Amino acid sequence: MKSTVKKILTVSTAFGIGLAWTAAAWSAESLDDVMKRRGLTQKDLLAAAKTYTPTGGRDEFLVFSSGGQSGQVLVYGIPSMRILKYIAVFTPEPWQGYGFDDESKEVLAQGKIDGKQLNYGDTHHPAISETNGEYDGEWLFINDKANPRVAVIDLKDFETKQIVVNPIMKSEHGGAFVTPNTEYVIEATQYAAPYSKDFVPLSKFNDEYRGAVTYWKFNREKGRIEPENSFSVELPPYSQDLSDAGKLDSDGWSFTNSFCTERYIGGIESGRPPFEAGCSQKDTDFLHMINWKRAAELVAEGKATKINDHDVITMDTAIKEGILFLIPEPKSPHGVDVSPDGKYIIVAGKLDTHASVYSFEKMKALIDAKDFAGTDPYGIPILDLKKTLHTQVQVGLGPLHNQYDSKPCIVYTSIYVDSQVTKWNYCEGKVLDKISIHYNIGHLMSMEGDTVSPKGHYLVSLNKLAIDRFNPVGPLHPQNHQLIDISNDKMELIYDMPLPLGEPHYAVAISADKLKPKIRYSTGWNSRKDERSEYRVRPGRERTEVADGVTHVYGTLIRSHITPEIIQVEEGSTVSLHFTNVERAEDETHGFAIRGFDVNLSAEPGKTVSATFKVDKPGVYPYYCTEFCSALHLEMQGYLLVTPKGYQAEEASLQEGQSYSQEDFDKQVKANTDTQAVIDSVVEYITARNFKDFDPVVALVEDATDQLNFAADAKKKAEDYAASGDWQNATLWAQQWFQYQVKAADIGLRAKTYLDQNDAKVVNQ
Ligand code: RUQ
Ligand code: CUA
Repeated sequence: MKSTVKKILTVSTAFGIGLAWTAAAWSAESLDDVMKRRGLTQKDLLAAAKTYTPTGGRDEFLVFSSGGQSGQVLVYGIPSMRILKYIAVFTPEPWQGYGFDDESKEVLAQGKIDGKQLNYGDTHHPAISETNGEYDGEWLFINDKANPRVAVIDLKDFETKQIVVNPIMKSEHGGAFVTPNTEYVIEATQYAAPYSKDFVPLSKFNDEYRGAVTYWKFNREKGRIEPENSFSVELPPYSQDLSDAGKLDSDGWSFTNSFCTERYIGGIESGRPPFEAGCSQKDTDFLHMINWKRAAELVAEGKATKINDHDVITMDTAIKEGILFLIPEPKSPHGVDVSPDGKYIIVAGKLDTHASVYSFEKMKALIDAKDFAGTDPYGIPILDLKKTLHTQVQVGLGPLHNQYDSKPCIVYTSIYVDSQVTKWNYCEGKVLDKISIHYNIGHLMSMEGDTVSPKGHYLVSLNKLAIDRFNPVGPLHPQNHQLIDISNDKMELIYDMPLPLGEPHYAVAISADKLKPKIRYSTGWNSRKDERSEYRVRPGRERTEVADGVTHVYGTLIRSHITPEIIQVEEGSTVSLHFTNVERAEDETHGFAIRGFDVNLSAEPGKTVSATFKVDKPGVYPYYCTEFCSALHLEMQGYLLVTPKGYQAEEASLQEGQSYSQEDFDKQVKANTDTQAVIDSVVEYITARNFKDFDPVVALVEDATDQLNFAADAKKKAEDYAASGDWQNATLWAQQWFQYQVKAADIGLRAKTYLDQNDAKVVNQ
């Protein structure tokens, strides 16, 4: 059996030869040939060179994109545009076991509305936590437009930890946006509705329907939103839209725009002109400007009103205390984006060709001088449009959103109707460049473009339609994210990426080196609560206990077995399975699936996951590991046996399919001894080198040592059985001893390859 380990070695050598041969075949075709064959231009080659990432290469930036109706967040790299992960947020996702294990079900259950479990979300705007207005790479927030909710994702493991339900809104859009030190996560309404859960007729729209901005308090130490320390500011029933937090000069303020300040109510079915007609009559809508720092003080001073057990600063209080103002903004505005220095606020009107640049300094001066142009029907002071404007620039038809460059005064605006991105200078008010995209751009995103120090380089256009960009896959087309190089004067389109999950709205990109995700959990971890799981168990201590009528199975997962392998319970029992993945090696995730109970778990190294379910019917339910984790992954299996009530076991022992003799045992031992010699040579190779300088190798060596310890245990059992002449059990345990050796050899070879590829040095002989 030395041959098996040798086989692993030979296979890798053969693979090496294979590669060499293929390379030779490729080299027969020159770059020119390939260009001709695929119809590529020099410009295409340049674009390819800017995005192509050879194997093992890493990206400069990581993008967190909303996954739209999928209720998830997509993670991809720039410039490669390779998708790295879908983070399950509002929607069950089997691969991550999200919504299938007890721990994550608890997170999803936090998002229930009126006791109802929701199985999707409409995610729009992700926000990365900030420190002094810079992304710090610690937390990610995302909103659900359809069911006003905000989720908290930990960027240490890219898992959703919390969902909070807005206590007063029935619809939202302008979230999630964070204040410069992540004191608050902002969420603003979209469609006005009564704060109460009661029926209120539309005839009372002006008086009882309301908008609001909620400031969710984020506790950084706990890594959780604190609903009890969060508050809202009551707003008129205008359709509030996007928000942004002020920064530097404008820190302490937040801005939320709106449309349909006409407060028009449609009703085509009764012959009324539709919403779209009535909501676009006026030439201007309102930008709301709120002093959130002062608002938080007012709440602390007890000036808020409790509505649905939540602190709300009423409009009357907000007006009296001077924390809420309105500024007219051109027709049906959409994006509102504060410049990196916090001095300007750019608003784009969907039905206008202009982008309006407001000066915070001017706004502030008018407020300080109490110089108002009037009040709205609710008595909120309105600042004069002309007096607050820095400039207005004609950027194209249907401007939506703005993103800032690393170069001062440069901004990019998405132009929906024209299908373009316009690059312009907002200080001087002039257009610099335009590029066509495909098609109908919504948001756009530059690298760290909404922080105090945008990074430039790249811009992504998040398009609403793909139409003819990709191979047809039916009437529902993929989404199209286009990568644009913005490092030069002229914008260059360099990549099209189809996204087949949901309509991504906003996305945020962070320098990859700011993220420090972990590789494994400390063993026995409840990742959703970020604490040791009460259900963790150490190898060798696996057990079954009945408590309060529930059969708790405390099990472990490791290559390549599930402990226990046989679980027997009586029909009608409730079982609660708890599995701890006791692996320490990188990327050794085990899954767990069983027939018929909608149970599907993912246990990453160190994690403890649980599944509680009732077994109604007697029967045989095979279970297995769903991740191809090792050569004997298919053998990572077991049975849940559900016996009929009152079942009496027959007096019969298990029938073995194969019986073994001393000869079999000796043969197996000989194989194991040969295998050990190969392992020893790999160990010698590794320990002769500076392997301790390589963290991944240290982890692999630790893991291999574990496997060899298990091998030693199995060896002892085999020898004990052999001593008592039980050749059957002796041979089976000798086989298990060999299995541990194979795992040790596998890991050893991974370590050896790593050392070779990273030019490890010989340190002792
Ligand atoms: S949206 S295309 Cu942010 Cu929901 Cu603008
Ligand atoms: Cu564990 Cu397959």
